[in-house]
Formats: sequence, structure tokens, C-alpha cells
Amino acid sequence: MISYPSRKDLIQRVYDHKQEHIFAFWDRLSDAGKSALLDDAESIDFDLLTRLYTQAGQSTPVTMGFEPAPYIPIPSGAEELRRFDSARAAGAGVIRRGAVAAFVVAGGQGSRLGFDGPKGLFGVGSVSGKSLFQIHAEKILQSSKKYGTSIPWLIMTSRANHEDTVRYLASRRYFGLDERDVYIFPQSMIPSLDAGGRLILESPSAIFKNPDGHGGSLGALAESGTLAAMRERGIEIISYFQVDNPLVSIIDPVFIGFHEQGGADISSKGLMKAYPSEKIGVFVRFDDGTIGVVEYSDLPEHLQNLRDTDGRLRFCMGSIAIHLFSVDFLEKITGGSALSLPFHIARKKIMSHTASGPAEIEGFKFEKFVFDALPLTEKNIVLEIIREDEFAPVKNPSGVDSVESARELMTALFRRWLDGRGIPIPPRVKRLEISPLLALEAADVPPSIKVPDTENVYLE
Ligand code: UD2
Repeated sequence: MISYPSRKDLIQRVYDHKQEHIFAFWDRLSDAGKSALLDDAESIDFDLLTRLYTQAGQSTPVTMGFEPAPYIPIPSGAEELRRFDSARAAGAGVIRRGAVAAFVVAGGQGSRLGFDGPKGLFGVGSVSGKSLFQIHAEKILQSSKKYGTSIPWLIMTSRANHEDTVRYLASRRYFGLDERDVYIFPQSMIPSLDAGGRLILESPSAIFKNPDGHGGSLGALAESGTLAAMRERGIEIISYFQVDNPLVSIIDPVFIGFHEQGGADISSKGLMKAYPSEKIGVFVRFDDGTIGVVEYSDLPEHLQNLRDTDGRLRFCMGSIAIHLFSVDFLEKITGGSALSLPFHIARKKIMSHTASGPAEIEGFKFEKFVFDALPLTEKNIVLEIIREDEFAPVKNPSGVDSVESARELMTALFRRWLDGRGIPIPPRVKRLEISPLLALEAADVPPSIKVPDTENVYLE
């Protein structure tokens, strides 16, 4: 057994859990390295990892029966339109009284996109080249102006991208937002395991860990003190979204109005799945009456393909990870005993540090999903939205859900805005971008605006 007198108990714990291989390079470590490795080990919940590894061998992600969840459909008749108008008015009132905060989860590793850096720095503006973070920041800034308030922006990062994110936003002066309105905090990390249930070394003095999933955001909100700060500021609703969707309507009065009028703990936006295997979770009602989301990878193929008699997919309402959380509800579930959302287990390739250098190995990563908070609610609402208006995820370098598809969707949306306002678009225009600082929705576009006769048009 290795020796480090002041950390005897911890070392014993590591050996008791048969994880002593983490000390493989012990003799070569400096004192600082030894201490760093022991600190890393100290933060590990070995019993939790043992439980998760046992679970990994069982693979029963969804244990309860479920049916499709109810939802508020896109309005069609006059009465539904009136309901939406009333929700919009109620939501605008909530925003105006300064009760809404925006919250982006940006702790993910963006590995699918192949972009080396925080995904929020990725340039997605089809003409301006603006980054995802800039587009989000400008929407929040413009919403603050529109509703005469100051909307705080919460950003969850992770260990791998926290410093870069903080530096980037500071260097760009928070894109016009007041620094005091920007709250950046990292999420927790959890070790991955190899196929034999052993911890993995990232370097001789560090254990490989991954961010604990976007479900970690609720605990991180509370632990970082940000939830308390929101309460202090009079925030009642936190508007949650993912960093990779440049079309997201961050401060949406209609959505906020439905949430407020329905007294919901969580409200979620949903849309019709485009095809059965689309990589989005679906809203369901479990047999115990609670609402939840079943992730695409957990929905058996026959249920993905199942159709109703009218030909529509039975599980058609997809989750695009846009939610409103009431602060009361978040305080309830994160206060007192720790919030225990379940971990989902994914088999992944992981870089491991071995005696002969770095090597890719098969392992298990553990992540919490934010939508697992849905079954904890007493009241929730799912609101259907129009896909083309609000969803353009940037996940892949090309093809489906790529930067190119997102740029095309943005151009198409801005065209519809101008068409709807009767503003002519010269035929030469190929790419069109409207700055959030000019308009957040079609109704904001100044009717007097002229579209120049060039291929790439940026209206600001
Ligand atoms: C997510 C949803 C999927 C659908 C889709 C829409 C899950 C499990 N899947 O799929 O149902 O709604 O999005 O685009 O929710 N993140 C963190 N910390 C983490 C992990 C992720 O902050 O530890 C953030 C990440 O930065 C990103 C978001 O969560 O903003 C989604 O992560 P993803 O791209 O891995 O999710 P994806 O595409 O599998």
C-alpha cells in the first residue's frame, strides 16, 4: 500500500474499493502531484460508483409503462388564438416586473461538432459570423430593453470550459449586458469507469471525470448560490435552454404566460418529431400519472415507429430541452436533502493514460438529465411550437443538425419575418440575417426597413 501519512483513511478507502491502480504512477509524482491525485480521489463517492457499475450491467433505463403526454397544440381556431393572446399578455407582465431569468447550459463537451473549445464560441451567424453566445446575449439584452427590465443571464459551464468561457465573455464585454447580470458557474464532475468498473486515469495525477450531465444544472444552481441570488433579485421563473440552438426564443411571453396562468412547476416546449428515429426525447405520461421524457436512445424501436390510426407517430411530441422552472419548485427540490436525479449510463470511448502512453478504451460515462425533474412536479405544461421557428440545433459538422442546416433555417425564418411584414426581398439575396438587436420576432421588424440587393444581407 502507498503511504501518505495525513491521508491514511482515504488511501485505505481506495484499496477497499479495489481502485488502487490509480496509484500506478505514484513513485514518479511530485509532492504536488500526489496531493492533487489524493484530492481527486477524496471527492469520489465510491459507493455511488459501485451502484452505477452494477446498474450498467442491467440496462433497464425505463422501468414503468407510459403513454403519450398531453400538450397544448399550436393554435388553430379563434378561441385558441384568444387563449394565446391572453397568455402573451400575462407573460409580458411577468417579464416586465423583472421576474424572469435566462439560463443556458453550456457545460457539454461538443465532441460531435469537432470544435475545440466551448460550443458557445462557435460562429453560427450566417452572415455576421456571430457566436452562439453572442446571439443568446443579444436576445437577452434586447428582451431587457423591450420589456424595460434587466434580465439576468445564468451560464452553466464545466471544468473543461469554465475558464475559456469566462475569459471570452469578459473580453467581449458580455455583449452589452451588465456584468452584474451575468452569473457563470461550473457544474459538478463524476468519474467514468472502464468496462471492468475501474477508475480511469487521465494523467498520472488525475482521474478522468466527465460533467455530470445537464441534470446537474439544478444542483449546481443551488450549490453555486445562484438560485439564492435569483430569489434575492425577485426572480420567479428561470428560462432554461441549450447552448446549441441559435433559434431559441429565450424570453417568450406566450410560453411564460401559459406557465404563469397554469401555476406550473416546470413548463416545456415540444414539437412534432420529424421522423421516427430523430434524436430527441419524447414527452410521456408514466403509469403513475407523472409526466416525463423518454430519451431517444431509451425508446424501443417499435415504439419509435408506432403510429395512430390517423398515421401520426404515437410518440410524436419531441422535447427540445427548453423549459421554464419556477424558483419555488427549484428551491423545494434542491433544498434540504440533496437532489437525487437518476444517472443515465452511456458506453463511450475514453482516453486513458497508461504506462505506454494515451490509449482509447471502452468505458461508462454517467450523466443526469434535466427532464428527470419533470416527474417531481405537481403541475406542468407542454406547449407545442413550430419547429422551423425555434429549433436549429448545431450538433454535427455537416448534414443533419449541422451548422449549415442551422444557417439555412435562420435565413428561412428571417425571410418569413420580412414576407409577413410585406417587406420586399430582392431576388439576389441568398443569405439573410437579422440581428436580435433589431428584432426578436417578426412584429419587431421596422416596416420602413429596406433590404439591400446583395447576396448576403445583415440587418441590424
Ligand atoms: C439533447 C436532448 C434531446 C433533445 C436534443 C435537442 C438529452 C439527454 N437529450 O440531446 O432529447 O432535446 O438535446 O437538441 O437531454 N450539457 C451540459 N452539461 C453536460 C451535458 C450537456 O451543460 O454535462 C449541455 C450541452 O452543453 C448542451 C446541452 O446540454 O447545451 C445538450 O447536450 P447534448 O448536445 O449532449 O444533447 P443531445 O444532443 O444528446
